[in-house]
Amino acid sequence: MSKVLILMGSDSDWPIMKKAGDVLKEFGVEFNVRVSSAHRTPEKTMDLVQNFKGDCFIIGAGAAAHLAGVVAAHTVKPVIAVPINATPLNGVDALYSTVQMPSGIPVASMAIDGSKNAALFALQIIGTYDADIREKLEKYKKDMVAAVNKKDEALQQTL
Ligand code: RP5
Repeated sequence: MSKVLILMGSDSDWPIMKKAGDVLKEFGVEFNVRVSSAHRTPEKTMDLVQNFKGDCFIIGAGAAAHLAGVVAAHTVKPVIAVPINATPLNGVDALYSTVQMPSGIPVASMAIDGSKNAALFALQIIGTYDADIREKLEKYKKDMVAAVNKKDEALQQTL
């Protein structure tokens, strides 16, 4: 069963949102990817949200990005948002639209184009009940420490 629904306002968001899918694949977590817009296809969006049986949503949207907020309005499952850099405002428009949610309807906003972190956050949610995912996340962090140390050592050799 799909544990995560990656939902995007447009297929133009996919080059960024694909990175979230890649991380979920790496961890062996099933997910679906759909395109539906808060503004262009509001009924379809509501339908997708209400029929999703998994754990959490990852929402990518640019411009006046209301998709994550609209999804959050129709569910009590965690909503993780990725504001997309899609306009001449370089994603600040989407960030502000996403991050300033009114009290009562929380959305966990990542950085602009921060789709990889969105996937890791979703995995942390799944890891609260799935020991296998939790162990994989612990290994992921250890590998990151090793990679940073390796880069530091390599830099020292050049000085
Ligand atoms: C938003 O408008 C989408 O999430 C996308 O980031 C942006 C532009 O969409 P397109 O005009 O490329 O379809 O709703």
